[in-house]
Amino acid sequence: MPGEYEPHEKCWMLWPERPDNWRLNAAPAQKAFSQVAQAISKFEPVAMGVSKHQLETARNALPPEIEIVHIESDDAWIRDTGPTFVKNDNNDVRGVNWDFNAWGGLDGGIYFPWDKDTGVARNVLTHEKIDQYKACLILEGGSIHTDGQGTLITTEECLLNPNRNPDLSKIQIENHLKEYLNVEKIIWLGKGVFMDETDGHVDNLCCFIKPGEILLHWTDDKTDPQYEISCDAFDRLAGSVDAKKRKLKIHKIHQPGPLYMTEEESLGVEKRPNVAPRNEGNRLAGSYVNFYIANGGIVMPLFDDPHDKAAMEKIKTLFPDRIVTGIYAREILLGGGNIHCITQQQPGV
Ligand code: KQY
Repeated sequence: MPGEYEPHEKCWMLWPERPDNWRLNAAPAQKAFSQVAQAISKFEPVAMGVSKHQLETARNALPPEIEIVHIESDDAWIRDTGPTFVKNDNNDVRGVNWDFNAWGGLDGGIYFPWDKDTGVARNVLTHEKIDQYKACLILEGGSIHTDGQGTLITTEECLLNPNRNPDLSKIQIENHLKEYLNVEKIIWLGKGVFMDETDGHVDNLCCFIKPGEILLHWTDDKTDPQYEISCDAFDRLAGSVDAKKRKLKIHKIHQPGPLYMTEEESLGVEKRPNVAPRNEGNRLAGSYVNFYIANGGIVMPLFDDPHDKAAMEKIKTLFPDRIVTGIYAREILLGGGNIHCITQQQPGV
């Protein structure tokens, strides 16, 4: 699995629509997704998977350079439901199609049913005429990051959660990751961002900015439960070497907020059975780490928060050769994730 900072052929997204997750019939989320797609399309082609009955709405909302592909899904998190692309030394690209259970199935998952989501990876790969490996492992793409040089980072909170693969041991899970992604070294972190409904996806907590260097979600507030989580992640990363036996350099980026869902935002979401409620006062798992690395660019979330300016400066310093674009992304955060979670890179040459 290449690092995200390696060249891409294109970026995949899915169009949001479910009114029991996205407020006001998903109109504000659709605007934010459209802004993300347009920002990424300045750097690489973007394909948007859209359900049949949203085709016209999406076409009207998106500029012509965004390719629209008919794909049915239960929600719009293609990082998790799309394929994980892998590439061999001859530059042949294939896709890993993981099993998916909506972040925990009937034991704490976010919605039921999720049958359309389970077809997303296959449909993307069929559209691209790319062969797939069907993996017998429940895994979401947001729960792993690789450096493209044999190292993978993940969290115990997610991958060892009994609501994912209760019959597999830690070693068996490691072996699946090694086999499908061709990694040699797995660095296990403890928990993800406080109150992250994905059971602690690593893509909200930290990421590789290049081989050997990590950017970590941080807070200086010792009274915030996030402090202990980030300190634990820091200690584990600092105590690890990667697959190439390098010590990792760790950069910190201060979290926004803490951010909470307002009454108005909550009231805009339809309440339905079998779907996790979006309640007023819920702490939102906002993180600047949840950005997308495009060819020559970074598209990062902003929250109209006092930490936005410093976060953007930090990302610009860490990626001096890329153009950094900030998108006001609270509407994406209200749905439970952010820009990295709604994108999936397809590697190129
Ligand atoms: O972290 C991600 N990769 C996805 C977030 C999904 C949230 C579902 N509501």
